[in-house]
Amino acid sequence: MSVTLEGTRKGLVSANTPRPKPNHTQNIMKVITTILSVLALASFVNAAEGDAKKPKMDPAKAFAKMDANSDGSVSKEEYMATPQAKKDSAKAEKSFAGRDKDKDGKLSKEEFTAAPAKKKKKDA
Ligand SMILES: [Ca+2]
Ligand SMILES: [Ca+2]
Repeated sequence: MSVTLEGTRKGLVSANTPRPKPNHTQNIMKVITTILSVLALASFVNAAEGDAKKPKMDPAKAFAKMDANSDGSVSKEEYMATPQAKKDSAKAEKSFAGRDKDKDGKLSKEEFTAAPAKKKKKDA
């Protein structure tokens, strides 16, 4: 990014340098073109950064983080200890129960990484 900006800056400087007296309109056109390309570049960079910053956490990593005692499963205690769960413990309890398919009171990695159960139509 810094390399590209460096090049852009050089372009701006040369556009503003009054060599054999460029006529005013031409000069403005050059500046506008430069500004447009800078804007295009900026939005491109923003888009790229936005993609990289997507808070899509790897489920396996999230599981490892939640499994405080690293026994390979997330107990309800561990599940409820997350900041998210503390914010809304009722919801967390519900989602824990929903994920604990075999009802053994803890989430295996499989249970944890499985997509949350979808509501069946009959619920509605
Ligand atoms: Ca654990
Ligand atoms: Ca389980």
